Amino acid sequence: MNESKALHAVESALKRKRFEHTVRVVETATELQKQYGGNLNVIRLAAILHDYAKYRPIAEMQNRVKESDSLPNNLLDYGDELLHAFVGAEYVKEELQVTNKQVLSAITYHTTGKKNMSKEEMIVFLADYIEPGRTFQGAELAREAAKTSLERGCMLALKQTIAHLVSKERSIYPDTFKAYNSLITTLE
Ligand code: DGI
Ligand code: FE
Ligand code: FE
Ligand code: FE
Repeated sequence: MNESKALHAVESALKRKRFEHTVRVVETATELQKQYGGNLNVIRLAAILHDYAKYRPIAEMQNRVKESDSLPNNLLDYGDELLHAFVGAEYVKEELQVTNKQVLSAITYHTTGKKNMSKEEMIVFLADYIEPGRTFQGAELAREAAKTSLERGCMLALKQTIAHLVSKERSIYPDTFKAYNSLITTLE
């Protein structure tokens, strides 16, 4: 799977606004890679494909989780928003023949994060949160922090996502806490 094929695949799978978000995530991730390193091809392909499943039917993705031995079953106990990331990585593997483990993992964890994220995972996760189309206050804070620390940028994204979910009385997936905790430990 090369970048231009992947871009065409997501362009057909996504609405225009979501595709434009994707292009900005790729640009932001590329900038972050220049500063912080990591495998550029992995980062760009994962950024292109990260929201591939954003418009797939929720019921279809829930059924995949129920029938799957590899997807965590507890995904069904949290917000539907998590499905496009975890199930999306499986669609990308099956439908677009992407086999690179780092790419698939960065897609899987782009919404929640995870404990001990790789540089590639952190860059895709953070780029999704701080791309220039994100205009809420928290995005600006994380964007500023990202200028000097990838870890601190990710930690702020997680902190603010957790605070936002709490304020809406929504559940928080364990990996989101694990990601936050592991970053706090490295930043101490
Ligand atoms: O797909 P995007 O909109 O580009 O961004 P995303 O994949 O980061 O999804 C953001 C949504 O996911 C937002 O509505 C909050 C939700 N979310 C993020 N972390 C968690 C979560 N929802 C639950 N239930 N638990 C989480 O830990
Ligand atoms: Fe997403
Ligand atoms: Fe995100
Ligand atoms: Fe996104």
